[in-house]
Amino acid sequence: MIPFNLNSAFRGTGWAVLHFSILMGVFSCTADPPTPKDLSKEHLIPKPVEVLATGSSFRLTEATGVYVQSPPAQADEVRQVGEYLAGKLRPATGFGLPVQNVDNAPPEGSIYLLLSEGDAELGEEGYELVITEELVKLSANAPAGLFRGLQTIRQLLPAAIEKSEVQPAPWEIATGTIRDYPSYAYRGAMLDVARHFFSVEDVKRFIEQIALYKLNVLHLHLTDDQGWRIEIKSWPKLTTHGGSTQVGGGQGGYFTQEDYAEIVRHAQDHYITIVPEIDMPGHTNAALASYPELNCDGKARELYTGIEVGFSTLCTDKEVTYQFVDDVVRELAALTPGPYFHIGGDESHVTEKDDYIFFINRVQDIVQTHGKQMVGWDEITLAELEEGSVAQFWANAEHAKAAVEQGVKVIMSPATKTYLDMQYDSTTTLGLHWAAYIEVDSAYIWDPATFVEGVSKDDILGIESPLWSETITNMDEIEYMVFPRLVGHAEIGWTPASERNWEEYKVRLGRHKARFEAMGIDYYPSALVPWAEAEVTSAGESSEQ
Ligand code: TNX
Repeated sequence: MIPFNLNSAFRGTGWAVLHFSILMGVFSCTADPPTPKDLSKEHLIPKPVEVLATGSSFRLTEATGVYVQSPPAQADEVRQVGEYLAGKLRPATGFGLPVQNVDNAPPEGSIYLLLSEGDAELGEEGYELVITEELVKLSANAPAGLFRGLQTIRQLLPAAIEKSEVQPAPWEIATGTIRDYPSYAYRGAMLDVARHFFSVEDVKRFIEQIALYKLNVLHLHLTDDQGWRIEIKSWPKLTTHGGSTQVGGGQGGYFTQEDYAEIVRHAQDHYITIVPEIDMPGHTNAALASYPELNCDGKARELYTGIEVGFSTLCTDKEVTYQFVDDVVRELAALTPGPYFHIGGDESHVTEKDDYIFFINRVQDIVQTHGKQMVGWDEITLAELEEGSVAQFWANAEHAKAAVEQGVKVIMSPATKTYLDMQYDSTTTLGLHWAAYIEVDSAYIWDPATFVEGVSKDDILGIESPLWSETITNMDEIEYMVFPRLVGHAEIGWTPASERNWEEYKVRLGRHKARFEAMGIDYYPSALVPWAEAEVTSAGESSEQ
């Protein structure tokens, strides 16, 4: 739609100019967006480490190209990152945005992606973005840094950039310099595909959504009492029987190994590491229903479609159990390029404590034999953890402290702050509230480095937000519980604690409404957030895309 231009209709008299401004205030939707000029006032999430504004703007036009430069060994990968950026910008701009390699500085008006090692402060994922009237120059030590940086470029453009059809220009970015890198190396979300099954397409969409906020891990909770969701070729009934239902008795489903490989590839394209979880020795009813020999009494269990926890256990003193675990870990580890393998280990209420410890110790060896570092929920600190293993704190502070005493790193997932299945308040219809009601402010106002006494920043690998799916059945429901709380968690993982402040953050978050809507994301419109009805740019005026 071409915006009706009130300016030309009234041009010429002081009276008209005065009334024009009033009209523009009221009917702001008829105007072009004002030119963004103050980079320091842009509503970026996560908030960058350093921003220096220079008070002008860059304009993206039909003539803009994406130029990439890197050492030859990384040329293909950097070009792919350039293609990713161009692919994000083409639909709404309608511009061709060809991606080309260059050896020297590209022509004026370009976007320039440059890989050049040696900026130690930026690390693997950091980036520097220098925007002048002539050029948008993004540089990083590694392709992952370029990928994180291009998310910043997306957010600096008007929200309409996220729409899938051509929108009216102009496409402008405020000038200045951003230097940015994460506080924590591990910034994750977890999706429970066991209680309810979600399709490959849903998981891929989720990956795209979390990438925009610079997360770098997707933990997939692949098995639980209600369903086994990953094909294991040596134990086929796990999925054909154990994957055949879900909470409430629906048809369930599972990922073939090819499906899983497709998810892994999509995650890699977004510089996201997949952490697969096989929850054991508890949370295993689906396996116990599929293979009678995994039960101590040798009798298969019935499939389960309720939402109780803590009633199932593998038989920890049968040798076949360890053959089973070895096969599962071997097949899944071979499909998983990331360094971690999550073995669950939570809520094994019907496993004797000694048996539990024996089991975790043995499984840790199996995981290491297959080349991975073991991750488990905080209960695993009861066992003897080895270097490289990781404990995921969710509820028990003593367990988190025990991890530190054992010298292993902690992932912070406090249920009272990060559990995305917790209801926002007592009126929320989806979700549970056993840990807390978690409003958007509460999800944001906490610091991983001070949350558990005795667990400090150096002990923490990062943060992760789990979405358990007992009550979540489709993508819209996933989005409603995840957005906007996960956006705040993304900032906690990336932005230094000294730079975080709810009063300031909530204003920035409010400006992301237009982005959520442009992307078709279903979000919870919390009354605590000043949602901006129209996008407000750094020019300080209001306009609608
Ligand atoms: C606790 S957290 C669980 C899950 C449930 C969740 C529901 C954890 C390690 N175990 O099995 O799905 O609560 O909120």
